Amino acid sequence: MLSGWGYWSGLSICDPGWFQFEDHCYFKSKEKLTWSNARLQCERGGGYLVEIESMKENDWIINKLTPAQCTIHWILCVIWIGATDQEVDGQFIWDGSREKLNFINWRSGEPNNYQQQEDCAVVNYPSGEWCDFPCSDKHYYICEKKL
Ligand SMILES: [Ca+2]
Ligand SMILES: [Ca+2]
Repeated sequence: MLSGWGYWSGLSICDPGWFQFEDHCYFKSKEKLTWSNARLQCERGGGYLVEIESMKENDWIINKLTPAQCTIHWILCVIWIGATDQEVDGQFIWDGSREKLNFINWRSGEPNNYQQQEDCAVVNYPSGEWCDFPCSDKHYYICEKKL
């Protein structure tokens, strides 16, 4: 009997509402929150704010996780990701793993820490480029967790 079920043993799927890319699951929010509250919501779901580690992952996120509201106005296409330099200004890390960014996709001229008030990163649809924004702004966000 066990062998019959063995077929399923290596198979895992993402929780409802989460989307799979390679060995991770992703969730796109339906609400806009500050960066810190977005992080908290991701943690409550067992994950972290998305950490984008390759152009492949960046492309997948842009192609598959566009917020529905994004067609209405560009500001609704600005989505929190897990990069922040709140601890050491100018040194962005991924919040969940505490790793330095080994892949970056900053928009030209970013991160610019505009008015010394931008310590949290967003990805912009549909370009896929990143910018730093004030952490207290409210935006949609993407959570990630290991499958
Ligand atoms: Ca990732
Ligand atoms: Ca900026």
